[in-house]
Formats: sequence, C-alpha cells, structure tokens
Amino acid sequence: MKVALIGNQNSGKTTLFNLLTGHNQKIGNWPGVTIERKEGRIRSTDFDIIDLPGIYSLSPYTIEEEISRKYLFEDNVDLILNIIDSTNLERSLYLTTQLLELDIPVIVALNMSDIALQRGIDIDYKYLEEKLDTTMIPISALKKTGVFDLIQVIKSQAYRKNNYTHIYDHELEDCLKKIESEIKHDHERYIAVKLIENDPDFEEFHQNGSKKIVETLCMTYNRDMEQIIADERYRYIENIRDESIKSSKQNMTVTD
Ligand code: GDP
Ligand code: MG
Ligand code: K
Repeated sequence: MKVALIGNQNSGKTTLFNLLTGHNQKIGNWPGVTIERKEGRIRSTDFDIIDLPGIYSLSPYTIEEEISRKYLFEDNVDLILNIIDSTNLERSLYLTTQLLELDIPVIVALNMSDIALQRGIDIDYKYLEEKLDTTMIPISALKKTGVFDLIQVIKSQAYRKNNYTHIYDHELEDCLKKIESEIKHDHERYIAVKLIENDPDFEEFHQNGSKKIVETLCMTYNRDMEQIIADERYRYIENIRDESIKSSKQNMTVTD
C-alpha cells in the first residue's frame, strides 16, 4: 500500500511524517531538482508513505505543484493523507477539494488541534466530513495526540470512498458530468475540471463533445475559467467553514 502525505507548507507534514515513520526513512531528491524526497514505512504497518512537496493547489505553476500532481496522477497511490492546519481551514481546504476530485481515497488529518483548542476554536469535523464526503481525524503532530487513531484508521482502511460532487453550480456540474462521461480514465472528474480550466497539460484528453462544452462555457462566462472554478471552490469552502466553526470562547460570553 502506498500513502501520499500532502498539505500546505507549515501544515506539520514533516512533524507528522517523522512521528509516523520513526527512523525508518529514505531521503533523496526528486529527479532533476533539489527538492527533498522522503519515503518511509508507517510504524507497525506495511504501508509505505511519501512526503510530497508542500503546496496550496494542484495547478501547474510551481515545480512543487508539478511534482505533487504528477505523482498523484501517475503513481498508483492507494491513499492520500492530507494534513491541514485547523486554524486556517479556508486556505487548507482549497487543496483538499482538489485532492477529492482524484479517484483516490482521502483521509484528512486536522493538525494543530492543540492551537485550535487554545484559541477556543471548536471545529465540527463530523459536519465537514459530511460536506466533503471524506474522513477527518483531529490530531496534534507536535503534542502527539490523535496520531494513534490516525494510524488505526489508515490500517483498517475504514475510510470513506469520496463521492463528493457538490461544490459547483448547476451549469458547471452538468458540464462536468457530460465531460466525465466521455473520458475513459480513473481520474475522470479531475480531468474534466482541468479541461474546463483550460489546463494545457490535459489537452490530450479532449474529445469532440468536451471541446464544444468548454467553448460554450467560455463564451457564457466570458471570464478566465480557472478563476471561475477557484471562485466556486472558495464559495463552497467559506460556507462550510462558517458552519463548522463554533467559537466556544465566544459562546461562553453570550448571556441573557
Ligand atoms: P511542514 O512545512 O508541513 O513540513 O511543517 P513542519 O512539520 O515543519 O511544521 C511547521 C511548524 O509547525 C514547526 O514549528 C512544528 O513544530 C509546528 N507544528 C507542527 N505540528 C504542530 C501541531 O500539531 N501543533 C503545534 N502547536 N505546532 C505544530
Ligand atoms: Mg516539511
Ligand atoms: K476522488
């Protein structure tokens, strides 16, 4: 089994990787670049884990993004372990919503839960699980809490198989479904989104139908389609973030 650890910079990736693997690590570089590549074995399992470069999006604009997205797309990953900073849900979930479009199960480790607790931020992670159709586990890689639970979930493979398709407006969602039906590939949703975004790396997947659909969309919206998709993601994320966060400190000051 192959697990890919992925998250924003400073989300706690290295701290968690070290905890999960102990001294069982192989360190090198990604081919052709001086970006560190670390692999290891998760303690008391036969799961190999790779620490992918820290990124904010699966776009083709930085070397780190290129490495990570190529790896996820081509390297038969069995499970994505997405580590996120609980104190910065909006930025973190932007990447999460993209990972969920791949045909790979995702577990989200809500890291920095110790800081969230200190600040009185109470995240309804069951609500987030439902809204994103994924498995979430609060942890603190620094304080070493929740990590045992995380390993158990990874080992038991008792996580949701994401089916999530509810962030885009009706028109975009209809177009995505039509394009997906034309594409013969495991990652058809991810590819369909990339085609709508006019991502140059995915041109080869275009069919007659998908080309027409994207052309029509471009005319209808008359704006950069990548921006439209990004706006839709943020709209959805802001919504579920607001619903999922209850500030317990704030609640305590509310009296009548
Ligand atoms: P990376 O850039 O994603 O590899 O992040 P690091 O593992 O290097 O962590 C970035 C910083 O956050 C370091 O100073 C860590 O000690 C700290 N850190 C990581 N996880 C936690 C956590 O759960 N709680 C707190 N308070 N700090 C953390
Ligand atoms: Mg790191
Ligand atoms: K998926």
